[in-house]
Amino acid sequence: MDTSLPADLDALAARHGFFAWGAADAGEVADRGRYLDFLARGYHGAMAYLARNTGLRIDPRRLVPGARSVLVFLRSYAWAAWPVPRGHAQVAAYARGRDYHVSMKNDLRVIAAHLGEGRARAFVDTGPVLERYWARASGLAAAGKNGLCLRPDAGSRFFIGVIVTTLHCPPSEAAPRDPCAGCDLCLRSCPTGALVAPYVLDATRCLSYLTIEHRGAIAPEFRAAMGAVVFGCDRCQDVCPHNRAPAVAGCIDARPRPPLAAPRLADMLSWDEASFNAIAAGSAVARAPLRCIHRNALIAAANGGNRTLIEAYARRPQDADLAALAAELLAS
Ligand code: B12
Ligand code: SF4
Ligand code: SF4
Repeated sequence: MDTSLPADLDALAARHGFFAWGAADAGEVADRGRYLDFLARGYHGAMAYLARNTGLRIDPRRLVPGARSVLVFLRSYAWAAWPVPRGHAQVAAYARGRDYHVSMKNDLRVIAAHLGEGRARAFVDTGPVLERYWARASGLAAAGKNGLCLRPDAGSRFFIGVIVTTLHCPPSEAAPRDPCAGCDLCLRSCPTGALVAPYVLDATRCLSYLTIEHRGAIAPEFRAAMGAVVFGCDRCQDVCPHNRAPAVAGCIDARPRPPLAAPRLADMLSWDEASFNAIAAGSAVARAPLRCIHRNALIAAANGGNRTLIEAYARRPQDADLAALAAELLAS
């Protein structure tokens, strides 16, 4: 049986919107201690799925029996900054285009199909795979102190997709050298102190977690730090010198799409389930429930001094927690 990779993988990857790909031998995650320590400290908060399937996460051979290689594919979302006028909401750059979970997964499945029936499985974000580890192990990127994978040519605004295969591919060369030498801008710029040490994120303090994954109230200590943020956070990437002028352009799939690229807070607060589902269809923004979008938009309205919006929202019948938040924001 031929167990080599098809020769046209470079062309196939480029044709499907990936600017780079690489390979690592399938095996135990060498720095699994960082992941286990993250869990032991409770930095994952309510993301219970991160603590499930730890065995699969630290060895992809348990995920795909007979796996020999992990192939890693990178897709850039480095589009120009999108203006956020007063009264509008800040949506993180990764979520301004089409939902990468869907579009990348589809493209990776096409590539996996080229590797042969039953020989490869594709993962993007949601599988039990430590994707950043594999991006580094495959020589494609280095770790930045903000926790993100970085490359000198592309900065950090790229997604990572993985194919675990029973075929063998010679491992790629070593990752780029330390891209952070002498710099700590991201650590100093994080508005909530979530980067508790270089490379270490306490997700429970991170605005990305608080605005997207966290379902309860957002503690008052984090509210001012949100500014106009309603979905995700880019601060520790915006300040990174490697993101100033990346040579790699954003993939067409990630092109910002109005109105979700920077929606009006007034519109967001008027969305009901049906309008939200229609507007967020095909976007990563759909990951957050509408009540979290409203919670975040109320805080952003308060940060922008827009009491009228909060008052109008408070007059409408709704969820008791959101009514309490609106009252609290109006009283402060
Ligand atoms: C859970 C999760 C989150 C959580 C927790 C993030 C975290 N740092 O763990 C929250 C909701 C906060 C989040 C936020 C974001 N996320 Co996220 N997230 C994930 C997810 C699903 C799992 C991450 C995980 O397992 N964390 C546990 C920690 C311990 O693992 P890790 O950070 O991957 O680190 C491993 C290695 O890299 C290594 N390591 C880490 N640092 C260092 C340093 C050195 C020196 C060494 C040797 C090793 C090392 O140790 C770990 C174990 O091997 C991944 C997808 C996936 N399946 O991997 C996406 C992923 C990491 N997220 C991504 C993105 C884009 C984001 C945001 C930018 C979105 C946004 N704008 O709001 C922010 C960035 C916040 C930040 N500063 O990290 C991308 C990152 C792409 C990249 N270029 O790095 C991923 C890979 C999704 C994807 N498929 O593209 N995310
Ligand atoms: S995404 Fe925002 S809150 Fe999270 S670590 Fe980066 S700057 Fe801090
Ligand atoms: S801001 Fe500086 S320290 Fe942080 S990831 Fe970028 S280069 Fe590294």
